Amino acid sequence: MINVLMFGPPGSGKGTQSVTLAEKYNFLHLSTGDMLRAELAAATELGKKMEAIMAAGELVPDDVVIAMIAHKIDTTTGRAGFVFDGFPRTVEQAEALEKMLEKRKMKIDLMLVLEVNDAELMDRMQKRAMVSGRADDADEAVINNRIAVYRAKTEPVIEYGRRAGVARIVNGVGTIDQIFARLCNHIETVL
Ligand code: B4P
Repeated sequence: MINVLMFGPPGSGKGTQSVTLAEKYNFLHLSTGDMLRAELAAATELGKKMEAIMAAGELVPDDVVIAMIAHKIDTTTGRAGFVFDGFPRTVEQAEALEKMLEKRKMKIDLMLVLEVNDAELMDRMQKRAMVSGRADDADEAVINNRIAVYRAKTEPVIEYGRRAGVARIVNGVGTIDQIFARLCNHIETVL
């Protein structure tokens, strides 16, 4: 099993690229953002608790997302690996993932870090707001907060990936196809 982390700031294209990478390589696409939005849409107890946090662009508690991911890993069969999209988002989540994988005789094989400047991120999320209906895309102040939370809490995970020798920096500006090709080149090195 190959485990790929799709990493980058909000709006950098993690979700966009993870879907096609998962199709191409028969990976399971695990997006913690999608899982949480599904809880919101179904108005579950968990969803109701997380709604305000997500609308403000803050991170939901580590234990919530770690439990979601552990459940998915344990109930998946027939895949060549996982593409983790938007997880881990804190060093604590990264440590939890590493332990989870170790227990199951797996490891993080690759961490693909999409680099996109803040002006481009703002532009993409504001465009997405017109079609997504996402509360966290609709407001410039919330988008700025999401970028700030990324810099403060999530970016340190790159150092974690560097130390493990798995981090690869990828230019996230260009057409979706160009970026896809850049990502595939890296994945081919670990297959
Ligand atoms: P996510 O769902 O992970 O949202 P995201 O970071 O905004 O999206 P992504 O980077 O995937 O962007 P996309 O491909 O869609 O998180 C949402 C919230 O959930 C978080 O703020 C947090 O509250 C919570 N959460 C999720 N995971 C968590 C965790 N592990 N711990 C704690 N909390 C967590 O691309 C964005 C837009 O750009 C799209 O419209 C796309 O069409 C466009 N685009 C993509 N590539 C492009 C390109 N090359 N050129 C132009 N546009 C492009």
